[in-house]
Amino acid sequence: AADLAAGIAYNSNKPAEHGEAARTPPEGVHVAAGAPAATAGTASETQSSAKVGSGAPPLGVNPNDGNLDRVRSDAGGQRLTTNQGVPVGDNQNSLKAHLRGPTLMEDFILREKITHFDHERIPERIVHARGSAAHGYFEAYQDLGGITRAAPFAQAGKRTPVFVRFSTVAGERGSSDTARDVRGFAVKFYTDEGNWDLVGNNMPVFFIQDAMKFPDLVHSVKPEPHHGMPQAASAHDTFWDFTSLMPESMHMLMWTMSDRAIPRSYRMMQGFGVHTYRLVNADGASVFCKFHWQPVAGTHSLVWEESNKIMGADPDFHRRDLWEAIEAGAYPQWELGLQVFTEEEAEAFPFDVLDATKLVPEELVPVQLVGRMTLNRNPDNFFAETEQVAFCTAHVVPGIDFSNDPLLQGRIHSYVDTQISRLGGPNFHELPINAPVCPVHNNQRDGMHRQTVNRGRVSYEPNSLGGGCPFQAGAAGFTSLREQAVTEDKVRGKPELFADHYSQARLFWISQSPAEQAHIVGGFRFELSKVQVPAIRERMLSMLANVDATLAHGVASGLGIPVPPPQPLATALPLPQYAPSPALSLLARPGGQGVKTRQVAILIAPGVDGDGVEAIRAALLADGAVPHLLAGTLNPVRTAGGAMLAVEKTLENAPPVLFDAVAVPDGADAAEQLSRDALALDFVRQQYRHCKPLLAVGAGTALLGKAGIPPLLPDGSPDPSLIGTDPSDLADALAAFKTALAGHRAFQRETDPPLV
Ligand code: HDE
Repeated sequence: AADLAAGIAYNSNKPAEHGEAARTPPEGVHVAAGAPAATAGTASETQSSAKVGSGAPPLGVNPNDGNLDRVRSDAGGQRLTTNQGVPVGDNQNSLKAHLRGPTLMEDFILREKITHFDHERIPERIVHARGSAAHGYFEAYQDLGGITRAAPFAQAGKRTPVFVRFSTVAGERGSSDTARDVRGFAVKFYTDEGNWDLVGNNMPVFFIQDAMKFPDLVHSVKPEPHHGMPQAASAHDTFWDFTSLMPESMHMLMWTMSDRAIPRSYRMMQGFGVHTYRLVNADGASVFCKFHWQPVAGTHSLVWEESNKIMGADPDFHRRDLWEAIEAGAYPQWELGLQVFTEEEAEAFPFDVLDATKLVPEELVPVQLVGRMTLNRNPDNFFAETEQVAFCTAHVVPGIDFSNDPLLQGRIHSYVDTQISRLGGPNFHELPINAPVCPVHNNQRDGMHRQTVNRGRVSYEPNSLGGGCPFQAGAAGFTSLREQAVTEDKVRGKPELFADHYSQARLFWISQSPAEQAHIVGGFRFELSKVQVPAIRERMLSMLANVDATLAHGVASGLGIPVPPPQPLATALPLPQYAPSPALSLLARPGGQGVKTRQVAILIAPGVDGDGVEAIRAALLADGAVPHLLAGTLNPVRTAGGAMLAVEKTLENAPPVLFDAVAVPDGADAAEQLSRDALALDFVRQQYRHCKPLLAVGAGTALLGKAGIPPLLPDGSPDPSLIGTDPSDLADALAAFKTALAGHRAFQRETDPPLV
């Protein structure tokens, strides 16, 4: 009380809260935000990014560019205020009747702060709740005016800004990135003629054929409703109960049990529009089209045991990977491919192009590459951008149109509808991340959270008081394709070809390499072994029996039951016999980036050969790989030559599953110490078991011996990814190590069960 009377903060023993120190926090307490990438009114997200530079030919013309700058806020150098802009003097203490008295109702500052906090979560997405996103641009390779008038394809070299969100499907917002699951691949193109959302997945087919079944599918895969388990997993009874009663899901199950469901990185997976869409040109002529995104980094996956362990070690594994690659300037890129075919061609296919459980084999219709997407900027704010972005399949632009795929037709409704509850009303298009970069004018008005201040007295059309504006664009606007009317009964039903549930599941199976096939068997075995009800396992096996006998037997033998008779087919039509499609194997796309962005652990301990460490590090950095020095603790490590090496990560905080490869440098004392550390032994064992490249130099090879790593492959031949070397041959060994790293995994090592 005496302090107060004297005007001194009573808590004078806490200088950080009061007094001079609070007013001028020590350096490092706040970090000034960097300049925003774009300057309002001058250039777009794409055009002015220092990282992108400017392009020629001219970039897309977007008159309202700069929309994000309008709402960017940086607090550097600013004083604290309430939401009403009132400066806040004390952000530590609520207003009380006296020091030990009750808090006063009148404390509007406390109440505003807590009220905002109480409401700062929004409902998570029903599906695809967990995701990560980035900004970038799409650049067209050529003018596609002959087949589509869609703005992004209007001119070779034209750039259109994009925002892309990748996601898992089943897990909740806080779940783990590496669960076995489909990945969402949603692209928002901010085109000159409005936003186009291509809301796809990393697999080209889907579980079901009709939107009518979507709530059932999702209910079956989500945690079971009575006890809320399991999180982010399809390995439970309700999912397999449902799918084993829905043979149309068979093809998609082959994809989700394959390595496609455990990608190494968002940057290393394909994307697909899944449905057949239509492209429409300026004359109103239309062709069918399937969209493909092909990663420049190639397609690569994890192995199942590894992805399971990553869920504990780093649940943000894919989020971090995307973020770090962009921060490091290793911008992820995909080429956009189109499969274009006419209605007449589609009629001759042995499947129905309106059936989302079928793909169009690339041997039947080649994929034509039409442009490239580059992601070059991380969001400023996760909530404002990644969480609030609203993708809707209904968001198409002139030149893109829907097909009658009954799954797509349902989605056209679902996405807009879900945003209304998730984002709190019909004005979600005004959120900065969702706002088009071209002008928006119509007579839609009001509603919750409306921001636009529409001027004038006219909000209807036709009108004379507003000069007839905004006026209809006529032929320049979106016009739905005129489809020829078909006279048939109004029905609930499906075309007969939809009932072929197995031919393409078999096509997928016969197109995989032996290692991929083994992983599919392992995927089914794992999931079905988690199922408790025997009848469900048997029913699933009766479906697998229709796909391939080896597959069915492989899974059945792991479950300890015989293969039951195949499930009766749903159609009597003669079924197509597909030849293998090599494009369906992950191995078809190794990518052209070598070791770029691959994470490599270098295990060090006191007495390590410092020059050797430097040589390994330099060789990896030279080709864009990311070396990390790991030791038992963060204590700097003294090399044999007496230099000190800073340790970046520890064996404890960075387990082996987080790295693509490991190197053990020379140094007798170091090798001796590592050989006594179970974490180090485990490290190299897991690297071996997960088929990753290992490099051991000089005395470092002792660690591999101690860990029981076999020097040869199970068939007795040399293991090209297991590189032991004398220090004098380090240069050659590093070259071999990098070749192995670029090749990703040595699956020839795999045995079932694993040897190490
Ligand atoms: Fe979705 N889906 N979906 N979906 N979907 C949603 O929309 C839905 C389907 C896909 O990063 C929801 O905004 C129905 C296929 C992605 O924000 C919801 C049907 C494909 C994303 C919804 C499907 C997808 C979603 C949940 C069957 C691949 C995440 C929150 C008729 C082509 C987008 C939301 C993002 C999200 C409905 C099937 C992809 C509820 C009804 C097929 C990538 O509206």
